[in-house]
Amino acid sequence: MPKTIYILNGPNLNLLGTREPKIYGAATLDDIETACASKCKAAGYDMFFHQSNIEGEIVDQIQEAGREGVALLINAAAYTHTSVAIYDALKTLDIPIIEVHISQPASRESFRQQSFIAPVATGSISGFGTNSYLLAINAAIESLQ
Ligand code: CA2
Repeated sequence: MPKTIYILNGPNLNLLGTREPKIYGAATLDDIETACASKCKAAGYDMFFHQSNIEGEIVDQIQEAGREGVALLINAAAYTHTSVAIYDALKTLDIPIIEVHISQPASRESFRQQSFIAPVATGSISGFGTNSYLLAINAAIESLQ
């Protein structure tokens, strides 16, 4: 039986590594995927990694994570601060949910102070650059043990 950790990424994260390096660093999303894949593999987990700019597609993948996954990491990007649809979808899951951010939204603009993910997440990891993803994989695995 495969144990799959879902890692979902929201709008504009496909642009990582191409602009705004002072906020988001130099790594591309492919770099992050590669690092996450090797960490999951070393710990004995399969990984499903995806990015979408489309809110409904992310909702579909959250529902799939609920059916097929053992844990979910989500960087919902700007939808973090706007999406009741993603909140509702996450609320139906009974697996660990880790909210991930590369930057620290709490220290940024006022519109980033509200998260629709945090109230339904097991925990949140923000502000550690792309290392936030690797820390979140650790957190997810520890939640499963
Ligand atoms: O820090 C994070 O991981 C964020 O989720 C990133 C989102 C932002 O809306 C959240 O408040 C915090 C933005 C992702 C956009 O990524 C870009 C990457 C390169 C260039 C432009 C945008």
